Amino acid sequence: MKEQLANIRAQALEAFEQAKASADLDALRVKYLGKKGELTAVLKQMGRLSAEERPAMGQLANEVRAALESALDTASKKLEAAALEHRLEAEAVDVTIPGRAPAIGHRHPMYIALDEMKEIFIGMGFTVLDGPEIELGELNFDRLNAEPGHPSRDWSDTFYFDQDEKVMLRSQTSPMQVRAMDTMKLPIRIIAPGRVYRKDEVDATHSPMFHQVEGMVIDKGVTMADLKGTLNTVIKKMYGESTQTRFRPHHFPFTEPSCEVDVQCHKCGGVGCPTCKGEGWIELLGAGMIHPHVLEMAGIDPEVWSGWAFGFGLERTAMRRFKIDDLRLIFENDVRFLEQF
Ligand code: 2NM
Repeated sequence: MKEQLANIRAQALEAFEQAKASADLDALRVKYLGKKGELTAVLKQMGRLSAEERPAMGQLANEVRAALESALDTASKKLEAAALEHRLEAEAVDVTIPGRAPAIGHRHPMYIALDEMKEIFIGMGFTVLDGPEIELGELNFDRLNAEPGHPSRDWSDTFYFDQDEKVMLRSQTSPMQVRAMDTMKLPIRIIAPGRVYRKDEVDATHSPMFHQVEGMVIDKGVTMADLKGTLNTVIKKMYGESTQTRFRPHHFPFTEPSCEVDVQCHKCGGVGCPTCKGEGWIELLGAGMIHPHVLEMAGIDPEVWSGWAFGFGLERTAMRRFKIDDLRLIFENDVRFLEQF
């Protein structure tokens, strides 16, 4: 019996040592210490021993039980620690793995062109203004010398909010220039980029929403020569020093005299081609000396102050800058197109 107990002890300790999972340990606990376990089986034979033998054997059996329980406990703690170690290793964040690059967008070519233009004007001492797209008819038309009945005020051209034509989507950014005349200290050098709205059908050169960059200088002794010199400098900085320009007489209600400015066609170099409709020149902007009445309406004395103003179409400027031939590409936002710039 003594031998049996020694065997159980040796086998059990060995088995506990070898167990790979806590489920294995549970099974071993049942096998050796359970009600029908091996140790219990030996104890049941105690009855066969003599009264003298029994206490010593009982004590030995208790020692074996205590040893097994203690070994089980140790083995179970060892397995738990190993499992924890394993889990920590599996769940650890490896901060040295390079991150996944997020797909970020691409700067729109029109805004690349706008930023270039802003840099040029800022370098010449101009300030950039921003203003509302919902405007007063008064600022968009009356204050710019477009009297009631002027063709640009027609309902077929303008998005009005009310029957009285008091509130509208601005059709140009010039109302910003009027606000500047009303509020800023003279002299003034500003540009006003932004969205404008006109009732046009979408085609390769038209959209009911497009962008303008208007600008204005008011100072003492300002002439048409300043207008030409400044705009030529800006155009050459944008399109290259060798770019040729042409100033043609034109009419705007808010400027007198007025002109349109063309650049030589980038496709044919001035010979004439489909891009320039055989002209050799492409219209880029309108400009002129601010009408004395426009200055007067802003409380500025035209005998003391003079000024000039201009309006670029931003889409057209960007299209010429990046050789884009269809306006619709500017608004479609196809990434395959945008990524080319
Ligand atoms: C253009 C062309 C010519 C213009 C004039 C003014 C103001 F407020 F000073 F009178 N702002 N913008 C102007 C002049 C705009 O766009 C084609």
